[in-house]
Amino acid sequence: MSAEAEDTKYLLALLDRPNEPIFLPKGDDGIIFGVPEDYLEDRFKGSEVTNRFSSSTSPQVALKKLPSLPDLDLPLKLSKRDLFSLFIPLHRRMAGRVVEVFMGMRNIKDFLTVASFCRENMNPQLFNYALSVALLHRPDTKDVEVPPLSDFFPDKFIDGSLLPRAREEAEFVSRGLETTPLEIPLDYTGTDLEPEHRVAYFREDLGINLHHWHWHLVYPFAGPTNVINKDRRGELFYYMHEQLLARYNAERLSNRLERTKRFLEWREPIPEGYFPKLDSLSGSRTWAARATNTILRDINRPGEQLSFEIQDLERWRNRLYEAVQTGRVIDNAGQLVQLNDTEGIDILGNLIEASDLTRNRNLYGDIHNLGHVAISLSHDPDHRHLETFSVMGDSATAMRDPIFYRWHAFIDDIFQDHKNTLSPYTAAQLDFNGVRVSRIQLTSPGLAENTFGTYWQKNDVNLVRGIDFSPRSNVFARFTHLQHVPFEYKITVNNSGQARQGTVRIFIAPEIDERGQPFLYDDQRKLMIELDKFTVNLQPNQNTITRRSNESSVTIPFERTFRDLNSVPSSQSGIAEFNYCGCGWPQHMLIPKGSPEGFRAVLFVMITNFQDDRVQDQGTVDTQCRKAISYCGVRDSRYPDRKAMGYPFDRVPRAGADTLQEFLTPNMNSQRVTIRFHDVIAPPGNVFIPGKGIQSSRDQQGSSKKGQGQQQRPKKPSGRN
Ligand code: CUO
Repeated sequence: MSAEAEDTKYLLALLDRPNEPIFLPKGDDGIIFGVPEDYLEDRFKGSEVTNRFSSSTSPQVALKKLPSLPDLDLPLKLSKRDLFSLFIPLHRRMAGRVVEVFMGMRNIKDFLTVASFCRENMNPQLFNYALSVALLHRPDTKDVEVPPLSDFFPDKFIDGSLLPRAREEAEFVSRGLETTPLEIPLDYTGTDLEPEHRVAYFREDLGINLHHWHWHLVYPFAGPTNVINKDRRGELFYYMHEQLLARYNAERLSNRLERTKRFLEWREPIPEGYFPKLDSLSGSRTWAARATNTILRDINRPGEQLSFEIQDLERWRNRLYEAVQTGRVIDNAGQLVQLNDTEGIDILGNLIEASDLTRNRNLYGDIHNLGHVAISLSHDPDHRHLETFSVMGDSATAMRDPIFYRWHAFIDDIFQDHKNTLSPYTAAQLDFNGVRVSRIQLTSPGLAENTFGTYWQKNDVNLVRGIDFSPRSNVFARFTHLQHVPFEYKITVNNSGQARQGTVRIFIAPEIDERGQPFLYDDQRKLMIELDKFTVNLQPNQNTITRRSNESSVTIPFERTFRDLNSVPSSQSGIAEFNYCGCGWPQHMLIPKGSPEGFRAVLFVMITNFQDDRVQDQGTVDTQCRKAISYCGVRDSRYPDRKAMGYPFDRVPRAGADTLQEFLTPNMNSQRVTIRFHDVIAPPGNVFIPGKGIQSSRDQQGSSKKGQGQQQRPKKPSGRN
């Protein structure tokens, strides 16, 4: 292994067991860091304790003191035991500073050295965030896999009552006993007395929360410009979150709940309470609950330099609505900037979020981020109880709370207001001359044609890297999550012209509203979930296009969410396959749950002219990381589709297109489908096939080459990983 590759491996090892001091063995190989004494916490300086852990077989990393350390005073002010929130401006500035320092180190060795200092002296969550962002963005480390946050902070993802048991289990395993996975019940945060609990399986899913955390790592809203300023990042902020809402609403309708209502009444009690039942491994305060009917208050917490009023949020809201209605914003220099139909949405995204790219923070404020803060501190707005923020304050946990979706429905409403001002697409703009989608068929094993099947699946996640201060043993948490039966689309297309290329766009949306009536197009378009997007070569005359569910451009493979850490490759080429592609919707959540009696939905396919969609100057496309391009973009590259995100559903319909059928042009088609939920639980290593029952996923792999649902089983426990 080259020296650089070694140093990269050591950088990753710094993420391991975040609360333990740096001199304890790190990573799967038990790496021992020999750091300059000045870099240690005061109580360890001059102490023999740091030498006690090395053995002749442990890899040793001797780091030399840098001539001088960069100025890290600001980030070092956050206590090691505090929770860290990117939504809090002070924390964001701290993180921005650390990212800047990490990005600025001239080589990996210096990066590793300064990172080791930060590892020892800084808040572990802040350190994890800044190191992950720097690893993703530095040219010399961008091929490194950034492991999911759940590896190191399982406490942000699993039932808190399991944490002491996980430590016990680690102790038992280290003494040679067999490990038993710790079951996380599906319903540990509430009961059906609370109707919102019906969709807890979605909100609390490990994969979707990791997706959201990873998305915000890839698209940070603060820090050095070269890290933030990515092609159409403001627009992607709008689109990715709009898709979260569309997906959540499909789950709600599947469970006989109304679509989520935007949160606008900021002076009224919030009916949705949430009790996360997450505890902290680091001893920082546990995640606060929000009781039913909590009211937002002005925030005044000098310790966090946080002071704003609900009135500030209201003022920014009014200015934003005024901006979208008049079609222009006022920038920092007092100039009017038109919100046109190409860049308007991007400008607005950066303004609303607000990222450092906002055109005018004074006038339009920081509405989205401080909304997260106001909600997350509603239980202790003036810090009188010394409580910290709740789940809405952290991108890794925010999606667990029902209010997340109501808040984002409000944010989305401003975007939609802007989109409503744009001219509808004409039939001529939508059409692809001479290309006709004549038939859409969906096949899935054991199911009638045009039927999706869903069910429950169990899977294990290894906690070895996160359960610190306990023996290094494999301890597994067992999740139950939604899963779907693999499926395939077959699309018949007639091309009356020459051979040419097209972009296939596939969406799904519920067919029936809360009252049992078919949706009007203008409502249904906002519920359209992107399932896939890909390029095809169309031959003259008839074409048959087939595409499997596990090829989707929105998802990352199943194994990336639920992988056995023992299987993470250590070679560079293996790592490349795993790398940055961690951003992406989890494959197991591709299809909404549906219902036992069959949930009615509509599958939509459109083919557009690839020549109009292709992006010039795409740069070197990293093929390894093209997995989930629709929601995550492509690294170091422009967003790979020139059309507006969400096209063709992002604008109001042309006159006369009141239903989806009326909206269709010949290059589009739709097919009624049913999503049938089966109340079965497939154990780890198994899949469910309707009509055949539960089967080993290994048998299934024979029939479909990359068969989803396959996953690694926990290996035999070993005393040391
Ligand atoms: Cu992703 Cu509000 O932006 O959580």
